[in-house]
Amino acid sequence: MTDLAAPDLESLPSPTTDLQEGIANLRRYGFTVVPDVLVGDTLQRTRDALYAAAASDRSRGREVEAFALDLGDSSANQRIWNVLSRDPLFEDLVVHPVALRFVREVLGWPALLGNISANICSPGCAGGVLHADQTFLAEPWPADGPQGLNVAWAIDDFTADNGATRIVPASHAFNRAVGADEYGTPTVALEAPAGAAIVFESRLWHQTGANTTPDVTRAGIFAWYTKTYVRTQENWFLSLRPEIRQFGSDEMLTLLGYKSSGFGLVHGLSPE
Ligand SMILES: O=C(O)CCC(=O)C(=O)O
Repeated sequence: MTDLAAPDLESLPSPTTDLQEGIANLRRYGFTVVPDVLVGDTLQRTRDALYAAAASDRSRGREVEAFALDLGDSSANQRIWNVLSRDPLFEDLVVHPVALRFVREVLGWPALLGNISANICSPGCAGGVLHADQTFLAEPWPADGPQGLNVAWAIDDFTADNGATRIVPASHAFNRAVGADEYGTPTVALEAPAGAAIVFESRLWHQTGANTTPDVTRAGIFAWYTKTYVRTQENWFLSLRPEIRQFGSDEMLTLLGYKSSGFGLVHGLSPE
């Protein structure tokens, strides 16, 4: 991926269902929004499944694990880790053709699913720390493009008031992590209707927004894909529900590292 001339930040790209335009947006601005990918019953069932998983974690006292990463999550944020194993509906998100179109274009194929977690930002959530997602990579970062790609599924409407992810547009072009004195860099809210796929690459500076509403919750599911040389953040070999490995499609098994080329071989060959 080549960096282009500085974009006009007065005119950020509108949501588009034209995936070719979306890919151009990603290159220029570091993000794109695809509206209406999940609709109707599918959106409702996905939402119900996510909120059920969140309630289950809370009832079992497991939500404390939300603080495992230093992303500034507060008690009004709930992270739900490894949603993939929680309901087959989330398997559909991982291999959704819209998501994989961007993955193939930006990262190439094969690629890995680094993790898929949800972040529910409830009223009072203070927002997160500004960061880029490839901070595990030592600087200087490679010049030839991002190491990963986030496909964030808006399960509720993302608005400026309820904690929509905030970004520094085109900051992917800096090709470096946020400096210690740059956490206050001005950001814009990535507003998107429920059902949208918000796609942003791993160098883009972003953070969870603050939820200042009295009663509107914002849930998003963040599917994080990486190039194959990066270790997955979730340890799929330990945490995956076994049926997914048994019955997963070739695409799914490739994303989870059960089918492979180059890395993760068994006796020099991809495991079958
Ligand atoms: O919750 C959000 O809006 C952003 C989450 C985030 O920054 C991340 O998962 O890296």
